[in-house]
Amino acid sequence: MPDTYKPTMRDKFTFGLWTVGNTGRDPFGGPTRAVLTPAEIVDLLGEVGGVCGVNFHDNDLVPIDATEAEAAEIKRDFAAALKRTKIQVAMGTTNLFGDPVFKDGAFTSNDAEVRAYAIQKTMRGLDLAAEFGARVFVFWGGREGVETDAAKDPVEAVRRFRSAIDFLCDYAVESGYEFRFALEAKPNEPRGHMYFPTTGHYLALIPSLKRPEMVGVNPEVAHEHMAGLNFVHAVAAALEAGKLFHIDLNDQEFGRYDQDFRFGSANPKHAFFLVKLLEDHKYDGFKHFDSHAFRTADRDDVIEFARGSMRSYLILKEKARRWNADKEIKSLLRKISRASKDIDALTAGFTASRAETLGAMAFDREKLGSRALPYERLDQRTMEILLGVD
Ligand code: GCO
Ligand code: MN
Ligand code: MN
Repeated sequence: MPDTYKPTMRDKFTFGLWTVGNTGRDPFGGPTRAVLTPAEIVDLLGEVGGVCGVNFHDNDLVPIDATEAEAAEIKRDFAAALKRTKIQVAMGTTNLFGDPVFKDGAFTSNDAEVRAYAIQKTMRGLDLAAEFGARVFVFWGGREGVETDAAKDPVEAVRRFRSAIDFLCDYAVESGYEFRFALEAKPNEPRGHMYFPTTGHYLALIPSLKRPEMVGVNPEVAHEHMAGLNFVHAVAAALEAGKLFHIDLNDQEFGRYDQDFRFGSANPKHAFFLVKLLEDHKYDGFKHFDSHAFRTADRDDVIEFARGSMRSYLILKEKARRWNADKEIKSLLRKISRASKDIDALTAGFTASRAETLGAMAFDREKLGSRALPYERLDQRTMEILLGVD
């Protein structure tokens, strides 16, 4: 029997160089794993099996202070590893947070020279990502924020950010690149408060950009959960707006520091509804596992972490298929929704005559309010399917 949970290229699963390459360093302790070169990370992903793509920040591939000769050698080795593993570069991004020059932000810095440098660095990041055939470019404003609002006018910060994105959209188009830009929100960490803290903030910004069609979002499970929000709803808003250009899958306990746990490992029920949403609505972009293995993991366990991320997604995808096909679920779903083409037609678009008809309608409020909604049973059946009780 074929293994239903074995990933293939069609699943479009990707990992970042910084995720499987994570050395286990945290604010309280040094690395627990060896530093791997970009080529070694790609080879590790090849060993994992079923990985479609790899993603990088400019400086994950080429260190910020590399000479031209060093850069050429790293790129050559990386390209050779991509070839041997048949892994493609899916997404590129810029590190606008690691170097001290960005200690007070990049596009939103108070220093015009830092803002210009950030844009120049991103132009080069776009060149590098295009060189390797990436199709998505992510913007995560790691340092775009403050510890104290005395530091910056937050309205000015929004304007500076918009102007940088507008400039870079034009740069990409003028350079003949076919990128889609995906904006990634996060409420805090590393800054005390970050601008554009939720996916919804970016969805509100996008229509005000010069090239709104080029720009979408890259929501991340952990980031929305850090803000105490329902991630599935954030993704639904993006999908509905046609703006889900990329997604960062990981997991996170609510109310904790940024944990970057393996997808589905902390909140499997949320993960289930997320996978169901993506599959039901036929999201066909890359699914990027932006997470890292426990600090205790060695190389073999990092491989298990990567395999487990994809396997959990595919298990939940199969659960979603069962949920959709389940007789009892179907019958419960029929019970809970009452459709009426006539009534829907009445409220589908305003006309004076529809408003008049609606105004004259008599509703039996008590009867409507007393309808049975067996959501307890529906939720329990969902849990049974999830827990493997048939
Ligand atoms: C984080 C972010 C990053 C970004 C990455 C891509 O919490 O550190 O999720 O991992 O996704 O920088 O731009
Ligand atoms: Mn994150
Ligand atoms: Mn991320």
